[in-house]
This record gives sequence, structure tokens and C-alpha cells, in this order.
Amino acid sequence: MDLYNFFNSSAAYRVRIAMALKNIDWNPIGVNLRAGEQHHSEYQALNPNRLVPTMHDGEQTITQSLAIIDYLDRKWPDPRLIPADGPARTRVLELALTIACDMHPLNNMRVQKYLSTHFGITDAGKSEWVEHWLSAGFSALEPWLPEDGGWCVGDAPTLADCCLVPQVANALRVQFSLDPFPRVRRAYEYCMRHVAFRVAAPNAQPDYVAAH
Ligand SMILES: N[C@@H](CCC(=O)N[C@@H](CS)C(=O)NCC(=O)O)C(=O)O
Repeated sequence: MDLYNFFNSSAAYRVRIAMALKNIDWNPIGVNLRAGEQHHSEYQALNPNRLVPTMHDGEQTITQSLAIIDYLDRKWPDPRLIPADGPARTRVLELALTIACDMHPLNNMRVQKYLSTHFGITDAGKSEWVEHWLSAGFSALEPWLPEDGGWCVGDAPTLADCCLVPQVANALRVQFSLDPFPRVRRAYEYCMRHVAFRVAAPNAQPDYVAAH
């Protein structure tokens, strides 16, 4: 199983967590987003959206981190990350989609680049933009999370935790304060006690480069 991956990609980080939770061996293929390798024609042939991650398993090539995790969940259902039914399934999807659809895309690298190249937004303006959408998203997540910490939903890790941790890691990277979101912070800290979340972290990847 090959994963086209970049250490700092939070969408790839979601998939890395899922594979660690399921004990799936995988082979990293580096796509350096800072060097623009996502725009190379060979990569675009695999992922027309020119985004990371992409997974290759046998004959199948899959893009979109949530579609990849759904594929993994069906092929290796132990442990299940997307509950089969009931209110838990609904809440897991609500949390995951809030992060993956309403938060993450707005602060993606290509969006930030477009803000500066097409609208002349300064670095300070972009920071304000990023903080605004992080704040809006975390405000939506906060009341859904357990008050005293623990997994996002129920008593085991799910797709919601796979999405929450990379999004919080992104926020911490830009020194965003989680003080107004104590449940988000507690859920993040709880997840990070589990080894699967730590081996999947950016600084544990072979292509990791420290921030400068
Ligand atoms: N919805 C996609 C999002 C993928 C995505 O946005 N990946 C980012 C890294 S986290 C990327 O490749 N950015 C490159 C760019 O903005 O040019 C998924 O969940 O897989």
C-alpha cells in the first residue's frame, strides 16, 4: 500500500492515524508541497485535484482522505473508525465533516497563496483570515465534544479523532490559542496519549523538516 504523503499535510495525517490505529503497513511516497510537486503532471494524473494524500492499493487509486479512511474501514474493519449506524455514526460524521469541509479547505496552502497573489493580502491579513476560520470551526465543535476529555465520540477512537488531531496540530503550529475551546484541547490531549496519534504526527515522518 503506497501513500503519497507530505509530513505537514493534515489531510495525509488523518490517513496516517487511521493506518496506525489499524496496524496497516504502508509505503510513503513523498510529494513535497513546498516544492510544488503536487503540480507535477505524473502526480496530477493520479490526483486531478493536485492535493495530498493519494493512496494506491493494488489496482485502486483513491484520493480524498475521508474516502481513503472509509476504504480502509471496509477492508480492515478492526477497529472500526466509522460506526456502522446509530447516533454515534451521525455525530462522528458531523465532527469529521465540520473539520474536513468547513474548516480545513479555507486555510489550505493554495487558498492562502491565492489571497496574496490575487488580492494582495498581507501576511498579517492572512493570519487574521486563518484565525477567523479556526475560531468559527472550533466554536462549532466545542459543544459536541465531551466535557471532561476522552475520545470525541464514545469510548474508542473514530474518524472524528483522526480529523480533530491534525486540525488542532495546524492551529498550534500557527500559535492559535485554544483557551476558548477547553473541550477541543482536552480531546486533542487525550488522543495524543495514544501511540497511533504520535507515530502519525508530522515530526515522526521521514520527510519531516523543522519549521524555520
Ligand atoms: N479534501 C482533501 C484535502 C486535501 C488537501 O487539501 N491537501 C493539502 C495538504 S493538507 C494539499 O495538498 N495542499 C496543496 C496545495 O494547497 O497546493 C482531502 O481530504 O484529502
